[in-house]
This record gives sequence, structure tokens and C-alpha cells, in this order.
Amino acid sequence: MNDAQDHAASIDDPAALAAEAAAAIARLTGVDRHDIGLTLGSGWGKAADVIGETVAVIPAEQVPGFHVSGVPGHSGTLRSIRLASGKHALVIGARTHFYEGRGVRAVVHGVRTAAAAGATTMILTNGAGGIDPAFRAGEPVLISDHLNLTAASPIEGANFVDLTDLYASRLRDLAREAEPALQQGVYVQLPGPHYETPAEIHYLRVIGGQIVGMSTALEAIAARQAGMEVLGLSLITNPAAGMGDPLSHEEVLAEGKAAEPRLAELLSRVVARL
Ligand code: 8IG
Repeated sequence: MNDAQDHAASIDDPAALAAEAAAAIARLTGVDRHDIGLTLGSGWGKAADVIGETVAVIPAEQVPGFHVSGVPGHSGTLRSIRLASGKHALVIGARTHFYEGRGVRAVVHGVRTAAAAGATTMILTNGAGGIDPAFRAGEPVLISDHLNLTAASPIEGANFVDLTDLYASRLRDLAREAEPALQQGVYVQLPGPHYETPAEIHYLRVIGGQIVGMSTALEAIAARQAGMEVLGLSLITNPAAGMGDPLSHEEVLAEGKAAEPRLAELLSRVVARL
């Protein structure tokens, strides 16, 4: 096959598209293998500047399968970072959300690309609403498990992937060595893009949800399918609907900004232990 045929074939094959993206990343960064994949959600972006030395920044549109983000506060780049340990982290600054309507394959392409680039650890971060009143706005919380309420899966066909210990207890223990005060909670992914009604938040609390957002669960499933260990972290940017003031995207961005230095420091200490 020539390159054009190769690319045409990959459009209907997520694994081939991820392999193509990983090859482009290796070529554009000069880094053959990345050890850690990192998706930085609202509030977490500054971590990319402090966890190590940036080797290369690539515009998302130069890598097959990535799209420019439509969400203010999300960066639209891929970045290769060398950590003090000598490991390489690939920061996916171009997350596609389920609510963008590009389908689940697009949502998990970043995770699959990180795996194809060699990553064995996937760190997924997000901004989220706090359902459990113990979680205050501005605080990071470890994701202990999830409820996937998107009615979707990134896995296609009869492939029954085990999700026990999806958010690896080994990595959660490491994170709590870095920050002993870190609390943990069950993350609920809803499709969005609207926030919840107070009645929905009541329902989510009753069924065991403690944190609510619009990302991460589908990505975590894809990461596990790809054989990676997953670490999930939420920044609580707002009390969930009905538990405080009405929600606004501006509030979310402001809380994210205020928490950035602390979150960057936390992630530095966590990746140093991987
Ligand atoms: I940031 O309260 C953020 N993302 N669904 N609900 C949902 N997503 C969110 C929320 C929230 N806050």
C-alpha cells in the first residue's frame, strides 16, 4: 500500500489510526517511545510547564486523528516532556469530549495514541462537580472508580474487558504517598454538555456517585483495553447542581486557574514516583 491507501485504511480502524498518530509523534518529537500518557483537563494545564523539560510541542492538527479543541481553556497541542527520572510523558492537550458528537472513537483516540506510543501508564485529569459535600471547590480528588452513564463504550465487538481495579490501587497508593491528604471518590460521567438538574444530582448521590463530569470514564475504559494502568484525578471546580450557587463555565475556569499551581505541584510529585 502507498501512504494514501494506508491512511484511507486507518480511517475505519482505530488501532491503525492510533499507530499512525504514534508514528507521527515519534517523527515530530524525535522521541521514539513515551512511557506515560497525560490528559490535562480544566485546572491541570500548568502541570505541563512544571513536571519536566519540554522536548517538543506539536499542533494537534499535525497528528492523524486529532482535532482542534472547541472548548475555551483546552489547549489543542500534544507535548513531549522529559521527566527528571529520564522517562518521557506525552501530554494530550487536545481532548475530544463525547458531547462534541464526533463519536466515541474520537473521544478515546488520545488514549489509544498514548498506548501506541509506548505508554504503560495513563493519567487522566479533569475538572468536575462535587456531589459529595466532603469535596470542596478547589480541591483535587483521586478517582477510585466510576459510573459510566454515557450509554456508550469505546470497545467494539465481543471483547469483554475486566474493569475491576480500573483506577489502579497501586497508582492511587503512590499518589497518596505524594499527597497523604488526597481524598478519593467515585466519578460519574454523563454526556453533557448541559450540567445536571438538582434532581439528577440527588439521583447520582443515591446510586453512589461523588464527583460528576463529562470526560474520563470512556477514556479510562479504552486505556484499560489497551493494557495501561490508569490514574484518575479530578479538580472539584464547583459544588454540583443544587448544592451551591447556579453553575457557570466562568466559575469553572476561575476555580481551575486558582488551583493550577497546587495541581501542577501535585502532579510533579506523582509522576516522580512512577
Ligand atoms: I468543571 O457540575 C465541571 N464539569 N456534568 N457537572 C458535569 N460536568 C462538570 C461539572 C458538573 N463541573
